[in-house]
Amino acid sequence: MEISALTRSVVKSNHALICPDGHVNSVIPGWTNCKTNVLISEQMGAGLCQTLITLEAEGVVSGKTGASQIFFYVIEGVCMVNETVLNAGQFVYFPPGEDYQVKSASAGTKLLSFHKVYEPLEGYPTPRLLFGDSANVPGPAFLGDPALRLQVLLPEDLSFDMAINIFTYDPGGHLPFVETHVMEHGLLYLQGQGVYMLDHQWYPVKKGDAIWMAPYCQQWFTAMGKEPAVYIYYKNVNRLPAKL
Ligand code: UGY
Ligand code: MN
Repeated sequence: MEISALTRSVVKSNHALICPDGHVNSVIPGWTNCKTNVLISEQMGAGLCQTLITLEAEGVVSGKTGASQIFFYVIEGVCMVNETVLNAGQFVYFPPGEDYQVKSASAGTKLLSFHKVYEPLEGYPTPRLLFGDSANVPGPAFLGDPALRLQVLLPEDLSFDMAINIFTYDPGGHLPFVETHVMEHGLLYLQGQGVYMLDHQWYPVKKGDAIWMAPYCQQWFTAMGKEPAVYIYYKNVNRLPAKL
């Protein structure tokens, strides 16, 4: 029998690991016929919100982006944004100040969302609605190591203040150094497993796990097992993170 008092999940002041065994659903107005887990939020000290949504056949996720921008990624299943069909691996970006609506087209469709308050930049236009497909995004070697491949899903353009990337590690591949940086991350494992070091603590991680890394949370990862480890992650970019 499993011991229900055990979990790999942890929530600390500068990082969190949220595993599926701890998920508890939230009701979000406008998000109907679906289960929503708010995995990362400002309530834990984060500058982003990250959710996992499992839709029934009639599921609808709708609302107004307001001051935020929202990125939806289809993990499994099929959904529709207006007349556009989105399958697994495809995504849509809604800019601030827009109505959004994503409708399920198959029961069990899983969506990942990242939300960030948009910081305008003088001289640059606010980004527009954007659709994409991770299958069409190149994945060059990361810092010259062919065991690591990085796909950048949003345009690398100063209009954008967030990046959403997919990082693939072959088994044994690892970050080349311990990263210590001001940018924040929210991530979800899409495949595989490995060991993450967060603030000098070591965590076994696998598909379905979510991680929050606060600014300056030191980080390193190595992939283990028989298949590549893949995670999709958020990073705030292109703005001076100071109000001086
Ligand atoms: O973009 C990044 O900072 C990335 N290399 N960090 C990470 O995967 N933890
Ligand atoms: Mn990083």
